[in-house]
Amino acid sequence: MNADFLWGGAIAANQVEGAWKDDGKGESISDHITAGTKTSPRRFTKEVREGEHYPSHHAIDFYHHYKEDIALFGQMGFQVLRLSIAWTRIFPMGDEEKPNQKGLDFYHAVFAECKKWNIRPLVTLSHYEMPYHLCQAYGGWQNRKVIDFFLRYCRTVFTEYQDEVDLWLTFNEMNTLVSRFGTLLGAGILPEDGADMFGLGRMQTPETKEEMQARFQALHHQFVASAKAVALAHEINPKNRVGCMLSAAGVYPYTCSPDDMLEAQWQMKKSNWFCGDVCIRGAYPYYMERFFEENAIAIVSKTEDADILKKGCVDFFSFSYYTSRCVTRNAEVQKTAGNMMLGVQNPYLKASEWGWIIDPKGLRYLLNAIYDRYQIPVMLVENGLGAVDQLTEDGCIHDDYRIAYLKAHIEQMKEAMKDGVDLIGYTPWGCIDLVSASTGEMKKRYGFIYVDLDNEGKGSGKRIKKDSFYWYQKCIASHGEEL
Ligand code: BGP
Repeated sequence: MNADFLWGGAIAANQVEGAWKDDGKGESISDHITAGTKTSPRRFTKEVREGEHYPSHHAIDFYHHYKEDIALFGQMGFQVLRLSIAWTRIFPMGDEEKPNQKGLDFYHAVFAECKKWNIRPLVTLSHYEMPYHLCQAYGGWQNRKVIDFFLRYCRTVFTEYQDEVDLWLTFNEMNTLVSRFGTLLGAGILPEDGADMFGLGRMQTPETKEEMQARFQALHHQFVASAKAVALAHEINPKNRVGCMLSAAGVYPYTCSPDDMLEAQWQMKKSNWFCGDVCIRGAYPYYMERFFEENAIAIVSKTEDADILKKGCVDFFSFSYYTSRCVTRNAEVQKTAGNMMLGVQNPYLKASEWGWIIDPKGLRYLLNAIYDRYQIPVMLVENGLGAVDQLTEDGCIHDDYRIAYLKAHIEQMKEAMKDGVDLIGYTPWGCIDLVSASTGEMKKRYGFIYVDLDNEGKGSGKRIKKDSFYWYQKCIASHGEEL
């Protein structure tokens, strides 16, 4: 692997920071999601009740531990840290004119700490959170006005941090809006009080036309916002490089029947390529027209939007990779849900404890498919194994299963690079244990660093190096040679 390849890790504000009301921070949509478990889903509640919303409220308290945590990342040899800015620390309500100085100060302090360790920040502008007020008063992203509020926030942070940050991502996993899972956290469209956050419980009932329309309208506004943010970032600092961020998974046909082939092709387009095509090629792709027509979706846009999309193409493609999917048009084959997506069990692959299919070779397949399509630099900004860790009596965590998972994926990254893919960096997800987005648990751990907290937030909060910490340290020091 070449020496300028960026090694690091990834976290997100609402899953690590805690301090949900400190120093003027406003309520974000993620503050209204209850804790869940493997079997009971996280729910949206209008009223915030202390105790029920443990995860996003206190998380691992990175807000007060960032120095210690970044020092640990530094010791591992990170060259890059993917993190997000909480929009609500900067604009607590979202629609005010002036930013919150204390929020701005916090990220200056975080970036200064990164600098001490020679870690380059890669900042996600919106990672599954937005000001709750914007959801309540404006209907979230389905309202075009939110574009302007977002851009005011972008202008503020691009200007404020122009000497500290030059790598940015717009919306985390923007393509979750293509499915119902993205309605709440991605689009900020509020469901009824008490609703299952990802709509998993509602998967049985078909979505109403209005809901679907609202979701795709919200996505359109994010496309425009993202393109404008890219142009703005380049204008404020020509050194800025901005990427899109998608949740990507290879889609395999369950059988070689033409029907299954067509289904796999369509799912690749809809789930993986649609958002990438708009953000990278700067226009809606031909194949969505039929889908919109058949589902009576009529996107309301302004004439200037086409031009905005063309002028705001991203500089690189970034994505999360956890799994691949297997699909069929045969209604008799049983579908299961893994990683928030429906699919068919792939007989060649095993799943994690949470039912996410593990497929390292699928990463090589997907990297080739992405690069083949877009021919721009690619960065893998999330990947990892969510697992239960045991703290042994001597205070260690022997997570050989995590090492095996990451090793297998890095090996396939190397193969893809030999294939010619321009892969520029790798930031495994949850490099320090954090709160799970889908289940709200602490127990589903991804980190190289253990955080002594349980699902209820009880524990010392102490940070402990796992076996994978030392393994990743060696991996980085040897440029990926020693795995
Ligand atoms: C991605 C999200 C992250 C993260 C990850 C793991 O979809 O961008 O925020 O949480 O998935 O998912 P989970 O936390 O549900 O295991």
